[in-house]
Amino acid sequence: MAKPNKKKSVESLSATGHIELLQAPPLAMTSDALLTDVNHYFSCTLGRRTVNRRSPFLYEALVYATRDRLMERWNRTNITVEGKGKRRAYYLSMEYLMGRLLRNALLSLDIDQQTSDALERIGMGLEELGDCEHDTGLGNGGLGRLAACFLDSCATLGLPVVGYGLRYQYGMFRQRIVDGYQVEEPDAWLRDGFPWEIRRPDLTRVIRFGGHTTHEVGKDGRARHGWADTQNVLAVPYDIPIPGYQNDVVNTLRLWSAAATDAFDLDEFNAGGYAEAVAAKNEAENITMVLYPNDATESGRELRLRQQYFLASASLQDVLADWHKRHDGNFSEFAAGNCFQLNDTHPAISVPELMRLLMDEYGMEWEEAWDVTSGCMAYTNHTLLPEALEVWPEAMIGYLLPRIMEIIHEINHRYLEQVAERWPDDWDRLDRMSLIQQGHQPMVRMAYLAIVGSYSVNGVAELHSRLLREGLLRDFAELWPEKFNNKTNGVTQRRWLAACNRDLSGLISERIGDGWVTDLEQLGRLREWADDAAFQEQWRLVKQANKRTLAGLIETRTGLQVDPDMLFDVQVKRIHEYKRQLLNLLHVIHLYDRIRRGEGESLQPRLVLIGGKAAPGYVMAKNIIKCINNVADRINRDPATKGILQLVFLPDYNVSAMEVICPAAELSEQISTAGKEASGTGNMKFMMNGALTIGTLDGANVEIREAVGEENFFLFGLTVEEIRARRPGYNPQAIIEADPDFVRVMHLLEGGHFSRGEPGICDAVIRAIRNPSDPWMTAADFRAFVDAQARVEQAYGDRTHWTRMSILNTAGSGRFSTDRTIADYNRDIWRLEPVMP
Ligand code: 26Q
Repeated sequence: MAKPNKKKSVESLSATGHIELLQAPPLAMTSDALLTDVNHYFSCTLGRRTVNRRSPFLYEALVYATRDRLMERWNRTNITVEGKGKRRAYYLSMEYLMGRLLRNALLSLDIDQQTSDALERIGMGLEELGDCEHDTGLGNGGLGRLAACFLDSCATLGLPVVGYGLRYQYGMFRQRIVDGYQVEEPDAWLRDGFPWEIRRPDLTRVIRFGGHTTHEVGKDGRARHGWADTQNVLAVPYDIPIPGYQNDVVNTLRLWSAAATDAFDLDEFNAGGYAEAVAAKNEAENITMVLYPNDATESGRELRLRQQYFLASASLQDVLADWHKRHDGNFSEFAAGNCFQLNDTHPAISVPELMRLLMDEYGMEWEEAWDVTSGCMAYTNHTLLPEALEVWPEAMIGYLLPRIMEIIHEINHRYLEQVAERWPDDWDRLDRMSLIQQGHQPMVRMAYLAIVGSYSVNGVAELHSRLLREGLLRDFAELWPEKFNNKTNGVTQRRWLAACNRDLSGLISERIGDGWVTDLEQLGRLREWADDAAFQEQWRLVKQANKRTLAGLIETRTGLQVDPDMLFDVQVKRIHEYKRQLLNLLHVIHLYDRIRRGEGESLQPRLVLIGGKAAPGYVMAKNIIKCINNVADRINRDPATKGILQLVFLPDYNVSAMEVICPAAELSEQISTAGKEASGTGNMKFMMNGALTIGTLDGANVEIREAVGEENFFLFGLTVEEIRARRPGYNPQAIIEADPDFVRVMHLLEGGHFSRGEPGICDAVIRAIRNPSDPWMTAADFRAFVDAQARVEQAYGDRTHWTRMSILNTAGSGRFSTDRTIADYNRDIWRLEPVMP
């Protein structure tokens, strides 16, 4: 549009059938061209005349102008990938926590400055316009955000990877705090439209549910399996462009949306119930209505199982149909050309579904189909909590997906023969390893199904992968040691440093150049500057400015004013007992107690910031939020704490909030019970932005500490082995009694000091601490935590020393880029060749 194509008709088709867009002159990337296009979309497409501050229409026009430029590169990337006919990978995930997309797109296209200039000419700021964008929150937490970081790194590395997911109408709920309680509000993120997506009705798939199976012998004597009298739902794809960083690659995130078929509920229709039949379309469209807001298993919900199958079937059909077209129906090379990475067990139903499609739709025999399936599936595990391992009632799969259940039984039968051959007469083991957990309600074990059907099984941090092999999945590691591997998580530095912390990025690039944006290990060169006084001063100034920005966010969201000169001590993550927000709270109460004892003068002024959402059905997690808010209310009102201690619960923690929080944090709380947090990724974002970690030897903390050096990490707490050894005979009462500080803290809690006229409000939470079978053993780590916090105080008192450690943390974070993670996945599992259009 900025430069109309006069040279050649764009309608002419090339030999491949593509419109000859390569001959069209590329859209200009100047501020002039951008302004012309924004203007065009604003007035011609959106029909607006007047511009005002924070205009959502101007934002939308800017997205269209940006998207045009992505489209050119997207088309070229796809032409290159198709032309090469090389191996591809597909990331199957029920969650993508994308956050906002505009800033990332502008940075990737390298038109950040031009866009700012263009907007300035009409008196608008890019920052405030950017605030019009709603977070795309199609995920719960770590697992969903990891998927988003992965897509960014795949595109930046030029790897042909497509993300497949669901287009939920409602994403992660919005959290409000009312009287200290969490209140959930629906997240209608699509209400004002979502200008980044492209609807692809031409690629609609049919997904079947219910009905019954059929078995016939064909004229050729071969058995034919079918699935009849099903209720069908349409899967309509919407594509979101995923740009690589300044490399002209644009990959695809394809999200499926459910729609009713025209034939939906024909019976009712014929019975004259027209309105009822149309209204019943809702049932089909419900499938992608809402993201389940649990980050642990939501057991047995039929709608969730429908969602999982819907994702698996639509995505597999999409890939198979494309392969069929490009390879004349020959599937012999399919496993050599394709790889599906399962993001936890949520899409594990893909294993029997691929078997079904290959056999029932494409005519393969079992053995051949199994070779293909088990040759192209790979499974990533994200949890060690046995209670979080997904299981589904055999009966539910049986009536919702009868053909799938048959196939699962057959997989189980054949695989257990293998087990029996290896361990004859070991009935115990057969029972333990069966895909079906026996009982009065037999259940399908999804993790086992994923392992049996995959050629690769990985954990997400060294410790986690070791514990999987030695504990949770030991039988399988014994049977197939070659399948098991580790892929330590990461985060994308483009979002989590370059974009969210512009000042620090600028400072870093001034000293070591900007190569770190695509090669994070280069941050190691900052070590040379760790003792440079001038650099340290600049480093502190940037952190100080970021703290002021965060103080602004806190004030907008809570009305509370915080002092940017305090130590910013931050714990943001989902609220979970194993993550031990309670341990953090006990320490805050201990500090408060010391202030009341008159020791306030000797303390480093500190702001403790806690944020995170509780699953709506997780009563204890909600109690913890209420308890934190009560303690905060009391502490913040007490004049004795003024200028020394503040506790704030930040409502509605999400991706955009983290983009303000991590640049401002000084102390990162990673205090889970050892052996419970698979990896953690917030820990990496904080480290990258120069926060120091106080943490247990859990998840990726272990590797973070190794990378930064033990002298730059505040370690505390029992190890996995010590936790295991201490569990029998664990006696929290005795631990509390033996520690006068702990006694005083419990006294304050139990004496109703924080009840605010709501007696017993924190009882459940307190009982958990005193419970000898407390799985998280909070009391056991109290003393070590308080002592480690005292070391933090000491270190913070020496600002030069602290700044040095801060710089060394950023300098040591090079390993924790998803560029490294994805390179590892690619080397060991996917084996893709990069494409550069
Ligand atoms: C399963 C079945 C039914 C309903 C919900 C679920 C469900 C949904 C989300 C189960 C688990 C999740 C999310 C898990 C998660 O976020 N795990 C985190 O993954 C991160 C990325 O690997 C790790 O860093 C964290 O340690 C891990 O807790």
